Amino acid sequence: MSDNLKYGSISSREAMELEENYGAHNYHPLPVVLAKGEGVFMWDPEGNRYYDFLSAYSAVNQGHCHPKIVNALIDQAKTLTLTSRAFFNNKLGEYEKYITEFFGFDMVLPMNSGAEAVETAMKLARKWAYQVKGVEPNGAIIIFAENNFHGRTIAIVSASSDPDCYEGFGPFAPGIVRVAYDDANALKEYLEKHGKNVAAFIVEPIQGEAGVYVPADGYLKACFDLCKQHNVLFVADEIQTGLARTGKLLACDYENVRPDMLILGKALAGGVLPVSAVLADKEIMLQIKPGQHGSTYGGFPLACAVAKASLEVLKEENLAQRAYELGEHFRNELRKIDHPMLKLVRGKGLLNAIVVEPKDGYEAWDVCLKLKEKGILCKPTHRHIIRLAPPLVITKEQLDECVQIIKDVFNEL
Ligand code: IF1
Repeated sequence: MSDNLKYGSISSREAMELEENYGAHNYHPLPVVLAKGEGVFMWDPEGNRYYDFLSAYSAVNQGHCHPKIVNALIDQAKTLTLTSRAFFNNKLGEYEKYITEFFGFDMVLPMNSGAEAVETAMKLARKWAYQVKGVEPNGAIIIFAENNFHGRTIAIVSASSDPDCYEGFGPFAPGIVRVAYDDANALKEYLEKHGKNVAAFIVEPIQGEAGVYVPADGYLKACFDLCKQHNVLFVADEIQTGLARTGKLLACDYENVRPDMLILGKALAGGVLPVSAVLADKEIMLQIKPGQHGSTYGGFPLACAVAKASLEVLKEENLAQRAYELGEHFRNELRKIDHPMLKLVRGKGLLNAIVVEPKDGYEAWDVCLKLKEKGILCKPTHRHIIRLAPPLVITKEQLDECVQIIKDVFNEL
């Protein structure tokens, strides 16, 4: 044991060795160990402070250990945590009323992880296709976009075009097809041929894993309209883009699209618990009957208390507007950096990415290592994209300090 530790009882080196030896190797983390978080900051065991520019992939939009959310967790944890859905509990209905009114849908189906919520939406879409649209048994098709990321289950990776996600995990679920992203015409062509068997089109309003790929203005609306024409459900996976991250409560709000099903996760619990949800109106939601879907923890009292507090924080702290304004400022500043490796800055609100041109053996990963040395944590996606997504509670002064650090890193490359 090291004696110059500020947080916790094991050093960074020890923590990394333990994970290496005892944990599955399904990740390749940046070499930093985190022991404490507060607002926009995280600290390693030795006490070094970092700006968090990943926000746990947008799960901590409200900032680390937000006092209101943590207090909701503690209060509820002392009172009642889990009942299962075999009984009613006095937190679920209150939360369900709150979240449905918050987003303007009739009903919610609560789950835990994002992947579970996507699976839930797929199951609801299939039930709706058979029971309402009249698709023949086992004939329902769900359309996804190329380069999507919706999670890790077998059904979801059956929709993936990324070999890392699907290779070696077959056989895959049938009834799934893909069309090009950011190309409403591709969707149109497919629907014109096969629309009568299609249950749903499931899409990310901005593709996160693909490298914060922002589609052209009007794409979501065009897809929504095509879905309406063909009696197909338009389903938005806003697990990453939702909850104020992109400068609106939902990224779909930019195009005034109200999806038939809305999938939420991540920041729905402010980084405190895995809480996810599918929202829809009765005509869809009531197609699933008692016993046909669920989860032990889905809608558990602790989740309900935490999720309600997390949504309240978004409103009380005006986080969507903050993200909008800070995002405009951030991209403007980043675009002033004149460096041959910096090819492109893109994003919406505080979901942003720098596309780099690998040079002299330097890739996005090396830029992230240098940023880490200077106190900013972020993670590359692919070899050439750096995602920049701080908690939405970051101040303009803090953001400007980070812009300067990013400038310095590029200048020193
Ligand atoms: C990991 C990516 C981000 C998501 C959307 C569903 C899910 C996710 C739009 C599933 C999850 C993750 C999970 C995280 C890495 C991360 C990620 F790079 F892999 F693609 F954010 F961009 N829909 N995204 O982004 O939610 O089941 O994980 O709760 O470590 O795999 P989940």
